[in-house]
Amino acid sequence: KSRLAQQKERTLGIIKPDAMSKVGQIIDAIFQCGFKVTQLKMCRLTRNEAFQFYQEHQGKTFFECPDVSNLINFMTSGPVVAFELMGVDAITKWREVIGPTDSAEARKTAPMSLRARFGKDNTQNACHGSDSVASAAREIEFFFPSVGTVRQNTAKFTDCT
Ligand code: RTP
Ligand code: MG
Repeated sequence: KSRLAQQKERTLGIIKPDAMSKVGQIIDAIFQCGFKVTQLKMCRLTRNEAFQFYQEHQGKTFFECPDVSNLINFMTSGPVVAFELMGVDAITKWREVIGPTDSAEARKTAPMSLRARFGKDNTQNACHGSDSVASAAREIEFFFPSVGTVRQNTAKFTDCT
């Protein structure tokens, strides 16, 4: 084992409502990329929950625009699968695996990415990934609150080495 122990990181990923029929292929890609899945659940967000989850985007046009690119309408349109991934440099690596925000751009610049393969456009883009250590901490706590995990009967790894 290397003396320079590489720092493991956690990140929060979501399979968005538009890609729920591709859950099998996406989970398969997650394991092939070497991530460990340390928590996972399927759920359907309420409007309040989606609003809270994406609070950093309040005020942006796509957040509450009246057309089909409305982020809240999209994220509450059906169930999602949310998961915590663990691995070396997991935040950056997972965002590389999912690709650029716009699925059409992803098909040009990152054709193997999940958004290129399974996304539709700039809004319906198949997957989410936390963008920083602080976002990852907030988003993991959002989907997998550390209080009450016994009553929720969730299986939780504390160490995945
Ligand atoms: P995410 O947060 O979902 O991982 O995606 P991201 O960082 O690549 O993109 P972000 O700027 O954080 O935007 C969050 C989500 O909002 C939707 N969006 N729609 N119509 C638009 O112009 C637009 N821009 C963003 C997408 O679903 C995006 O993933
Ligand atoms: Mg983002």
